[in-house]
Amino acid sequence: MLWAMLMLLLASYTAWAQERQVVPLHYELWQGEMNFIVSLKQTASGNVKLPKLTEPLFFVNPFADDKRLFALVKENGRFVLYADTNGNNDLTDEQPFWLRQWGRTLIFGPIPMRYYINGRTVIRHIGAYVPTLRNGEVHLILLIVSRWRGMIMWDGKLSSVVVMDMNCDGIIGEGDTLIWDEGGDERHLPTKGQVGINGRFFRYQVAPTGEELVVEPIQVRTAKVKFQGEQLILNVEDKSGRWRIEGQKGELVAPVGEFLLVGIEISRMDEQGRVWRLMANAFGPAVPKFAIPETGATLKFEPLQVSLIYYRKGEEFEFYLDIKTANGMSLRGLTVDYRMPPEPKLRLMALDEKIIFVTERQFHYG
Ligand SMILES: [Ca+2]
Ligand SMILES: [Ca+2]
Repeated sequence: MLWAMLMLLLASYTAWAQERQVVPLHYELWQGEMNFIVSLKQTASGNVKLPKLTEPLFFVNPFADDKRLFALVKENGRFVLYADTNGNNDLTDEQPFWLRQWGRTLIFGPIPMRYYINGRTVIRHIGAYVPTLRNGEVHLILLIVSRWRGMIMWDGKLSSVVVMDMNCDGIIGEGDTLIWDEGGDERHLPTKGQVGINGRFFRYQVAPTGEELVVEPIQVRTAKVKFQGEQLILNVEDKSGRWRIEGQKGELVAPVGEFLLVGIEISRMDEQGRVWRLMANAFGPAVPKFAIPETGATLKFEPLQVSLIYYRKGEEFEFYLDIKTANGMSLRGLTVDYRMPPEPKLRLMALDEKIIFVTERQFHYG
């Protein structure tokens, strides 16, 4: 009897242990197509040690352990970049960077930045480039040239996860992204949060060094959210943080509670079998409340409200279409079979007996 109980205890412990995952993430250089950017402001140099530079432009970016100075100079008509890679406010101990081919772009770098995180020094690479605006203003833009990769076990299958330091500050945290690729279907998540997929819930967090992802199953009290459509994704927030909750075929299992509804993504099939996908989100005071009581809730976001907005600029008018959901969220995207639907047209009519049609213009996505 005791033996059987012990076996049962061991079995349940094993099941739990199998579900909690500590996923090692490996750092690598990356020549990606998605170049997320951080634009730096020009600033004075302050108290730093400099080599002899002709008319340098200075830029500063906050980093994990402090801030880093960049100096841009023109030598023989070409830009050269100096970066304080070790953060000692000294550019005399640095090698200059010249533009070089990196994937499809010309960049400075990869620049090996050294950071002191959690009691040790790590090297994280960033890239940079210098666009010159029409008015002659020079900017310095930081680019992502590295990432972390690992494999997560979900539903008995391995899927790949990628972590990106979106704000190029050398540390993983607020503002960075975790991309979970489940058979080509990508989820873009914050690097810390809570997820519920078809009634299974877990909490996850990427370590500040980017080297580890911890996934832990959690028990939550749930209720059903009804919707009309094939798939629904809700991004909500409560005191415990952010949640991404996914449901299928008209039903989404959600945690019970009072939430702020930050984003929705809903797919619905029409009579011709085309899949329409609508994405909407809200910021600040515009974020609607969404309560999910034990008895369940229904997501109400229709009818959509379409407003025509115009601005007069001298003799010209600029027209915008603004589309909001019934609960006040802004439409951020609409696709039909994963493509953008045709751009709508605006027809202007004159209220005159003879001339009826005046002009027709096409809207452009932007
Ligand atoms: Ca230095
Ligand atoms: Ca970061």
